[in-house]
Amino acid sequence: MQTGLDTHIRFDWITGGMHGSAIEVSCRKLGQLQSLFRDQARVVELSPETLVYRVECWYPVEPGTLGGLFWGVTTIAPGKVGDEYFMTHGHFHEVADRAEFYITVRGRGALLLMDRLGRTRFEPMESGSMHYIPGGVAHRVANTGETPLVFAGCWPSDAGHDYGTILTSAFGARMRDVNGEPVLVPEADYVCPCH
Ligand code: PAN
Ligand code: ZN
Repeated sequence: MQTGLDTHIRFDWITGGMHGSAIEVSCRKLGQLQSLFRDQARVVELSPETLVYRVECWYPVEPGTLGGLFWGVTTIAPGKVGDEYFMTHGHFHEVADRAEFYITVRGRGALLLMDRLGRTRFEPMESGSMHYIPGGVAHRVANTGETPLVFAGCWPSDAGHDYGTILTSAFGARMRDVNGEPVLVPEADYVCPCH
């Protein structure tokens, strides 16, 4: 990752757009997220090139800097794999006690929060909702609406991302469409990451 080390950018609170030379953009396509979805048969019906989400990040300090902050804006496309809403990969922070703020700019969604025992709950996301994600809690966002879901996040620059635990143990519940409504459905055969 390159760092622009710019201490000044522009952020549009209506659209979530970020403007400045130091912004880095990354995209996650369905092909890269395939194993995270419950219904693997339905994943292959969709193109692996389908854009699921895009993240624009501002890194004003080098990654790993103690005491610094990062800012990122994520846009999740509307869509589903079977009955499961498009969602971010989800992660714990590598440095376990590092917290984070999420702020919803537009759209509707659900912030899934899971502790180390796999206990999973969610907070509804809509324009203006702010969420404090404590350290030691895995976080993932699902777009439960019909328009793009845009949210900003602010996290410590030494937090790091642990994606591996989610790949091996998943979340204890999934955000699924049940009769047209988003419902957090517990995973029947869930094995806690602590085992
Ligand atoms: C966010 C996330 C972003 C994408 O900036 O990194 O929403 O989600 P994944 O990292 O799970 O793919 C954040 O939580 N940073 O710590
Ligand atoms: Zn995070």
